[in-house]
Amino acid sequence: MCSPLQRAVDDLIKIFYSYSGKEGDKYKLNKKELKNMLQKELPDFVNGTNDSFLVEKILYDLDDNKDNEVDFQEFVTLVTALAVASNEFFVDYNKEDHKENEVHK
Ligand SMILES: [Ca+2]
Ligand SMILES: [Ca+2]
Repeated sequence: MCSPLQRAVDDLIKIFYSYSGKEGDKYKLNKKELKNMLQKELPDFVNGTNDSFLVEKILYDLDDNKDNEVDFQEFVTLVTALAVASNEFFVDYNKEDHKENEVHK
């Protein structure tokens, strides 16, 4: 019951509910909760920009059912996008590494 992946999923759920439970609907992030979560959990993602509408844009993008809040399923969309982006970076990084090795041969 404690493989790293299971722990990661468990953490995702815990992180989501630790923010979603602060206001209003316990199972959804409103804009303020979303902003709070992004600032604490993904500071590089939100602090590198002066875009004051960023949280609104993220909320708009994630909010599939248009209730102005982010439920767990919608939150997972964000995590998936981040995971895919990180993976692309990782794959590209390894490719670069590979290219360099070829040059040096
Ligand atoms: Ca809430
Ligand atoms: Ca929603």
